Amino acid sequence: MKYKDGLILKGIGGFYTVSTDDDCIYTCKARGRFRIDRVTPIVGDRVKIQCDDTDCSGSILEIYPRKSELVRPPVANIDKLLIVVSASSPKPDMLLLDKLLITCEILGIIPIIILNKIDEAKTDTHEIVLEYAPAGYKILPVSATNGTNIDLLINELENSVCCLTGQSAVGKTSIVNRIFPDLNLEVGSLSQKTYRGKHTTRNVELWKTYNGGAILDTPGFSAFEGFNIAPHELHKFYPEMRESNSCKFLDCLHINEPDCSIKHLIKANKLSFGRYERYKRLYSELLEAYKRRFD
Ligand SMILES: Nc1nc2c(ncn2[C@@H]2O[C@H](COP(=O)(O)OP(=O)(O)O)[C@@H](O)[C@H]2O)c(=O)[nH]1
Ligand SMILES: [Mg+2]
Ligand SMILES: [Zn+2]
Repeated sequence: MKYKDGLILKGIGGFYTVSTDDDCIYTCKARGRFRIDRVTPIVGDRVKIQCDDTDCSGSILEIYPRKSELVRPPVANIDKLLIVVSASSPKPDMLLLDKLLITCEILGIIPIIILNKIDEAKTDTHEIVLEYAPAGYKILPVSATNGTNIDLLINELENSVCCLTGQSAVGKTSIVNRIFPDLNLEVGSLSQKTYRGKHTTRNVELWKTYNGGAILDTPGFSAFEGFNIAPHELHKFYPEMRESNSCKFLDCLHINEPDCSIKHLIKANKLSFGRYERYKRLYSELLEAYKRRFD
């Protein structure tokens, strides 16, 4: 019996696949204690295991403290969220993108916007760039189909646990297949998905890269529920608004207060008009929920 540290790559029916730091794979069961403590090991957990090399089995003895935790699907310790949008179809859902970026701000996860299908882009400066570059977000144009910039994407994975997310059919699974050519995961056809409105990716599984990183493909955007913040806090999660300190009121929410500096930011192209409109929409949605919170 040996003791090793490792990373949970997947968990099915109480069996966890653990990749140890010396690159061995063990099929582990969780030790009974976890159930008493109401802790369940999840994909992305760093764990200590006791393992047996004769049959590559083991048991999880300890879960190391989590840096972050996502609920649906359950994944721990994500360093970077790779939010995939399409440069052609489907049309980007920017409200979803805003929500995902806010989720990253809350959880301390680094977001990267992956603009896939760049091989089909009609313009050089896609609206995604116009909307999100002013906020300072990193945008990486790629093509899973012809391999453009996939090397840069792989560089991003170095020593980090990354999670792909985004609308259905933007090419998340195709990107994983590009990074790991032997994997051959099932890629859906656009029409088939639009028709069914479903995601073909159902398993949550981390794939280790040769540069010390790991990546997983999530079943889609229902992944990020629990978008639960007070309306007056919302503006704090917009990096480009944090810089606006010349409003008349110190606690300006940038909604319709007098002498609000937001218009100047928009005029100076430091905040996109569309993103601001969506901010106001999210603000009123949150305000409605906030008013009803004791109902
Ligand atoms: N033109 C083009 N099509 C792509 C690209 N990446 C994926 N697709 C296509 O988009 C569709 C959906 O891809 P898939 O990887 O299943 O998307 P997912 O739902 O986000 O995992 C498939 O028909 C892919 O062939 C790309 O870079 N360029
Ligand atoms: Mg997929
Ligand atoms: Zn203001």
